[in-house]
Amino acid sequence: SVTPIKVLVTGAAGQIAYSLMFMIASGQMFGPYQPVILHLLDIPKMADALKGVVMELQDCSYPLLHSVVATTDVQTAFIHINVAILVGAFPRGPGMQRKDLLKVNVSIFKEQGEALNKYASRGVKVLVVGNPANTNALTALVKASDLPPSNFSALTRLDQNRAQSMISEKVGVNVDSVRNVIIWGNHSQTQVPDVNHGYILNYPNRGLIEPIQTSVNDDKWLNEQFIPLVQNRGATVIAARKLSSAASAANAIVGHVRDWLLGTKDGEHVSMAVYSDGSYNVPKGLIFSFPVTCRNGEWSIVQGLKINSSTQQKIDATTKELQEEKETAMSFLN
Ligand code: NAX
Repeated sequence: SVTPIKVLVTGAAGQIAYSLMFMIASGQMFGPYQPVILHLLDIPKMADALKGVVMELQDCSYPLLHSVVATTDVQTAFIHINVAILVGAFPRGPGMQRKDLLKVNVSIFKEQGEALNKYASRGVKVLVVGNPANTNALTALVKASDLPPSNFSALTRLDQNRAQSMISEKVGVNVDSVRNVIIWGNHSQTQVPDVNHGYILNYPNRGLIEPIQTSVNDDKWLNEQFIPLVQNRGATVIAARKLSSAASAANAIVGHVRDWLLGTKDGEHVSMAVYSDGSYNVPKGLIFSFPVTCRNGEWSIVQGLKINSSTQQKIDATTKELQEEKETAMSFLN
């Protein structure tokens, strides 16, 4: 029999987790033969709500769900985990300054970085979802000094999925035909959606592969509308739903972790915010969204893509924002 994989979800009584855990337990993340043990962490005031979620998980009778550890204790949550999905974070309240938000989240991700360092499996794969995701991931990474930086990532897959879905609508093809749209930089409104290396597969009557720009055939839309549509999609969902994206975030998390562990398809790359090694002149040591391919549980940044000047300007702006966030976060760590 296959050894169960231990998966931690923090923010387990929250909205995203309420979709995510059921996807994991049903086999969508690790495939139909891999049993899972779910470790669920939330804060003490959510302990009762968390119990309710555990009851619902039990009531699903998932054959792959080996067991559930639901807790408000950090050590119990982080012990021997193989995958950490860090969703819980402190939300920005009305009138709260960005800096104050960063400060509270630095304290959360400092504690969780230390817990990863002390208790998690040495090969643990960490995905940070809670915002500001890139900088929270960096905080955890810095505090987990015995773990390799390549074990850490932050989520920009939802932004990539949003972008690919918008392109598929515009062109009139199934979304599965839209490949290799890139999100560069921060998971914030400065993120850079980039279709210049993307293509459409099997576009009816147009051959096997066509660049997205050719299929869209509307540069004005691509330059002036598409980019802000993707950047503001999260806010647009909040305006409509009065709640932030949850099921689509869970779905993106599943795609991110599955591709990281099980590998990306030949000829295809996905966007993940990972520790910069200086590729594309992005300063080393930022958690920055790049196009990556994954094999044997390791990501590598796709090299050699030509960046045009308008994309480069936007990449410079998102880089600057991440450097400022990093400086602020690191000042709270010392
Ligand atoms: P909810 O407010 O519904 O749930 C968050 C949960 O985290 C709450 O139950 C809270 O008690 C818990 N929590 C807070 N501090 C904790 C701690 N120290 N340890 C464990 N649990 C803790 O938020 P939800 O809608 O689920 O969103 C969670 C986070 O994801 C937010 O920070 C949100 O901004 C972020 N998002 C990130 C996305 C991305 O693409 N990177 C997209 C979706 C989402 O907006």
